[in-house]
Amino acid sequence: MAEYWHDAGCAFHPASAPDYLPLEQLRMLQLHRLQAMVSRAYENVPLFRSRMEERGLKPEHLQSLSDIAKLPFTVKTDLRDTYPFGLFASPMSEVVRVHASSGTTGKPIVVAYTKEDLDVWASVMIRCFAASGLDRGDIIQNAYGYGLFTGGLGAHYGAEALGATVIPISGGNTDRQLMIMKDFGVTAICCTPSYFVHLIDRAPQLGINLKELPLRVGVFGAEPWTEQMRQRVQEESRIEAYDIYGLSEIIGPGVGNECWAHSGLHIFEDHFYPEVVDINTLEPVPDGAEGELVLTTLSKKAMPMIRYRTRDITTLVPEQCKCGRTIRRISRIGRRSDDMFIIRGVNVYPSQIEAGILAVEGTLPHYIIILTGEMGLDEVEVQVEVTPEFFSDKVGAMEQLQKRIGQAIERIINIRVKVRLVEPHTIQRSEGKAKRVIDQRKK
Ligand code: DLL
Repeated sequence: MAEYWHDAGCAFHPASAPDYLPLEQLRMLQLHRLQAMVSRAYENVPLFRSRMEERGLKPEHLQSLSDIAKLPFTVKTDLRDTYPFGLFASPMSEVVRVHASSGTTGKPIVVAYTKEDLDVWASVMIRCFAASGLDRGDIIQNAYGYGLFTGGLGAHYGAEALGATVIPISGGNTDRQLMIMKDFGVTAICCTPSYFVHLIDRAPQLGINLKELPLRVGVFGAEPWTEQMRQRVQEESRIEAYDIYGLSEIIGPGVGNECWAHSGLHIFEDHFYPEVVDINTLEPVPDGAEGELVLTTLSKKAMPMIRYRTRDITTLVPEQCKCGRTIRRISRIGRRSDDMFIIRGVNVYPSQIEAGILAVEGTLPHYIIILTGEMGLDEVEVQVEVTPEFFSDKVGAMEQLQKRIGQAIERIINIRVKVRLVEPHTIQRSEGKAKRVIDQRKK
């Protein structure tokens, strides 16, 4: 058998075989791995042991996959409270890598990997790239940040293991990114969607037309982005944009990825067991209903995670995907439960504002949301960049555009916001995750 074959235009790599396991076999594998992982966590991590003991639970009580609901949740503060190494289940002699989240305040959270964990990580990243239609022969520009952030090294080793050529350029230095993209004949780029928008903007200033380059795929993640953003990015660059999901606490990038069907992200559930729970009751919701994604690692050695509350809001997609993969999908993560801000009593998410802005012709995907006033009397100002053609001296035309954006946002969130049009390139660009909200309200 040839080592590689192509199915519906999508690269298949032998590492992708678990994507297609018969369901019965997949469930058996998950249960087997869950039991082994929970025993390990119970034996080696005092926090997990004491949480289970409080509930009178022993690893042998896990007899079926549905018993997972008996296990206690883990939350981000558990990682902070046990900083730096308190949740490690392997001795340091077996830990070969640590990563850490930058964190906006205080101590970062630290995560660990054994050699085996790194192999699993590379294998799920191969599956992400293969699902994104990439293969050996592709030249992948990896513009996720290298360092403590999981994005750079996670994507790097996956791309190498796939057999592709990696350009380990990391984030930033936009002009050099574009020069290399052109000169090296790059076929795929990995970065945050907001950074790719920045590259799209800058390219013409350097005389580069992205549509004329061999670049054909973007693997974008690490921050929420909307379907409207995908359409814009694809139109402007003529690439196919794939959504990749992951988080440090679970492994980094590579927890899930879209396939060519672009209808949700397949979760590599032979390694990461997904549940979706109601954000208030924390009870599992039926498939198709929205809630918080909870993930359990099934094979992680150095730092197993039991029922980790991700804060990411999604649904488990009930139907099987037309790509033939049997592993389940989650819907695109448009928001986090802690992203939300409340304006005059209404819950609003930045992605709703983004969807409104990009529904209007003439806008650019650069925006910032500024909250002012006092709680209860909140004011929202949405600053949006508009294309040079639309940014005209004609006051009437600008007012019209402003009004259309305001209405598009109001249709989505049901409240009126102030819209201010700003010239192209005035809103600060990010090289990694974009910061969309500035909260200047008096607390
Ligand atoms: O952002 C890992 C990663 C790197 C994923 C590169 C994809 C690509 P953290 O810094 O720990 O890890 O942030 C994880 O980012 O809980 C989500 O809220 C958000 N996030 C990640 N991917 C997506 C996505 C990396 N595709 C947090 N869509 C997660 C929406 C995403 N949000």
